[in-house]
Amino acid sequence: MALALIAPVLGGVSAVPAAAATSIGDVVPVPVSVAPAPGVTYTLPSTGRIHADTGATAVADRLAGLLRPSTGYALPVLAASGTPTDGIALLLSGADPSVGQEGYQLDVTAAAVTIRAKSAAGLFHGVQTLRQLLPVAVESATPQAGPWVVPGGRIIDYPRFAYRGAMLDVARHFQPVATVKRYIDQLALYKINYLHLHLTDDQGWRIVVDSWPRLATHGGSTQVGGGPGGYYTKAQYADIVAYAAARHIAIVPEIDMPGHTNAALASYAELNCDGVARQLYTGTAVGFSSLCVPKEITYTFINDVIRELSALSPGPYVHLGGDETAATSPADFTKFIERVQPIVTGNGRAVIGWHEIGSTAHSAGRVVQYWGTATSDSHVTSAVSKGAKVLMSPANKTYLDMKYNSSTPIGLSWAGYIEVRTAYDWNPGAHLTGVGESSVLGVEAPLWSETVVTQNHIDYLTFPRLPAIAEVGWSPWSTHNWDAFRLRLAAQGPRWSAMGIDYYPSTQIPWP
Ligand code: TNX
Repeated sequence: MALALIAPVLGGVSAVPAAAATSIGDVVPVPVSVAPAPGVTYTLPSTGRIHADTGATAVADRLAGLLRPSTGYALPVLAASGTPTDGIALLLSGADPSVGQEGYQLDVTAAAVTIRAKSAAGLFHGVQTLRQLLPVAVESATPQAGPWVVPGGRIIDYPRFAYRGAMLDVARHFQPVATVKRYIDQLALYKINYLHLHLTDDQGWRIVVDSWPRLATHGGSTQVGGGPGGYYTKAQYADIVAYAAARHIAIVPEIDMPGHTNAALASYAELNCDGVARQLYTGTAVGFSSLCVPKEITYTFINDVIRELSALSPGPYVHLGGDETAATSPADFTKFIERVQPIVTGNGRAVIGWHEIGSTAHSAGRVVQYWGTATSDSHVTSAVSKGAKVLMSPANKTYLDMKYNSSTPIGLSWAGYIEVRTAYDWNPGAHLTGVGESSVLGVEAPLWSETVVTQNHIDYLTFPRLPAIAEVGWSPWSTHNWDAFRLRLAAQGPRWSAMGIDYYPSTQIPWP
């Protein structure tokens, strides 16, 4: 029903089947430039082929892997020669120069679908757009009736910000590898390119460190509420990293310190200033734990952890936390951060930290992640003045663990209720006084897990807000328009249902 509504707004063609996208611009995030070809559609035939340039075959195989189960078609992947005139082509040349390293050009004619980009990442993002333009039944794992129709026209598209992220807190409640992979698949559909894993906190340490084995075996043995917790072996973590990389998503591992460290302090007595191991913790308080800043063994420990973690994490960043350090004196905090930052850069990674680290010395390539609820912040402006970039996660806009309203059964509310419109209606390039567009690296939507236990909980808090934040991070501000967004978002609902996503049916959105 909502699709019929969209047609006049976006200039779509009423002749396309009801289950298909109405117009080539009917996707989330909205593309930079859209030129519909009224009356033109492409229909994937059962004999359809996928033509791929060298360097594009991995993306082509993934596209074929998506399309084969639902269409039941063979869809062979072939080496492209020249400009193919049938089927779907993925080409690494000929894109409009404006697409840059991550963008793409999509052309849909009656004869062929052609995606051109300068990189496999660009082609991958173009494939996500194509995926949203196909009928929702394409997400099915079993053969469905077609026709597999795509609306005609041209898209030229590229991201506003280099970093479009989500964060999963696997420390408060542990999540198995399969759940993290499922999250990665959901993020990829909205052109998210970083997944920040909050791997350690007071309640749990979730990654094996060979030189300090009790971190995982003892520190990972429980969680909020006292359940069994869990941790990733190195092989499992590497599997997550590879799965994400295949979807053009980099993992950002976080070891939160010097606070939020009770699980480590419980695992090794020598990390405590008094030499006495702490008890494991299963509550939800914050700000009570600290690594021992004056002790040398603290830095031996951090060296070992960051070295082993960096060896598993090919992405550009390591997140060192730095938030809510009420149990560390301000002088110790500064000393600590300024000693740990060189450990991260010494392992070839740039530092990301929560914005509290902003007042300490700069570190090459440093990024501060803003999580406050104000419209200006002295730590952030201090960091920016020294050369840092800012990752925008204002808690009252992007925190996926906040309730939608007072009747949301899970979630917190300390940063306020966040309905879809609240998550959508803010401008990362103008949100903080003194922090302009050029200082902003991007946006990230964190999902803290004090109240998040199951996969359904993750789905319910993530959808539909994550796609709203993804659009804020990808699409140019000139396209920002709530009335248009809510219609495009509405059309995603059936797709989430087809994907088995248990989303929150916000009354702000005219779901079909
Ligand atoms: C604040 S935001 C925290 C987390 C909590 C979260 C709950 C931040 C850097 N720290 O420790 O889980 O609030 O919303």
